[in-house]
Amino acid sequence: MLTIYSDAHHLHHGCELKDGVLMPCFEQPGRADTILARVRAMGLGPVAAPGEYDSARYARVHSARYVRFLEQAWDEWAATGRSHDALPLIWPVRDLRSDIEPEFIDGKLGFYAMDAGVAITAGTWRAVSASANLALTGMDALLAGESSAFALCRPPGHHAAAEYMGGYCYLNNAAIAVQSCLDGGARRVALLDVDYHHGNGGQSIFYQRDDVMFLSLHGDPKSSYPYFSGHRDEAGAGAGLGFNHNYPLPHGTGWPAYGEALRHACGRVAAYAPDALVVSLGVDTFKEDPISQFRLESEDFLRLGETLGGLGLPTLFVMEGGYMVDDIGVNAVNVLMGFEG
Ligand code: Q9C
Ligand code: ZN
Repeated sequence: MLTIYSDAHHLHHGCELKDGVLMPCFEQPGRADTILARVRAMGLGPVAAPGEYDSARYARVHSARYVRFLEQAWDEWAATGRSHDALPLIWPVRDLRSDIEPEFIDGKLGFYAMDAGVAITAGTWRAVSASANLALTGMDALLAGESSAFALCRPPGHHAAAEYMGGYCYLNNAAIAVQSCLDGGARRVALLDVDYHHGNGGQSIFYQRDDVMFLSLHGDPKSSYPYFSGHRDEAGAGAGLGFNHNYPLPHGTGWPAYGEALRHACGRVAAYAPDALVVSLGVDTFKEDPISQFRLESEDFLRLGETLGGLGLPTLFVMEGGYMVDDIGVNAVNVLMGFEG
């Protein structure tokens, strides 16, 4: 399988609040380095660099003003004389005004964010745009006839919606690839999210559409981040009604229940008969993940890949979460090797 990778992710390594203390993010450069090393060690296939794309490609699923905000946020922050990470700290919840974009960077950060887990640093935009370009390059390979590809994205993207960042995510790499597939001539695309956390960004972006089926298996939002999205009754709206499927699962879920939900989701994908499948590949479902609550073993990721491979669809894997850095390479590459059979 072809892997698309760029070193540009090293430019992004931010801080987050953990238990009230500012710490380096769990989402750190060693994650992608470890996966790349495993891709090479297992001889998964060639590793290619991403192409260059105009930011208008991101604006097919994000608003133009949000993309501009991401591009300029660090400069606006630094212009105020601050040099440590920019973090959002205020949000326009419920009856507060969200119809007027603030002019000052501190207000903009909250306006365009769902949480504080999205540090903006000097290199963040370069890493974020390179990450989206990996997904676009992987999709271009599929459009050119490859049967599968792996976009080794970092930062991840599945919590980012049309106009907000959150949960370590800035641009929604998978959604950008899905839209690129449709723009390239596909009629229908399925987006299946197997990260531990609900893929609220992809759900939000495609909620009213029937040309994308969105499916997500994740920790039940009653007790897992992102808490405010991912319930079973979120089925889509308008033309999209019936094309959004959530599988919230309890803490402690292991392969038996996970595999059953996955096979059910794959049945829905098969019935939809899409031209391509995009997989938001998080391996934070691993039993030793430091911030998640499922119990998958490393060998279970082979079965996960095998189940996806059974669909026989052109498939783009887009890397999302997974925070047990020691095992992330084995777990992610197990999915890809299981897929290839
Ligand atoms: N301080 C992904 O797996 N944890 N994101 C709280 C706020 C958020 C996980 C962060 C976990 C987000 C892509
Ligand atoms: Zn996750």
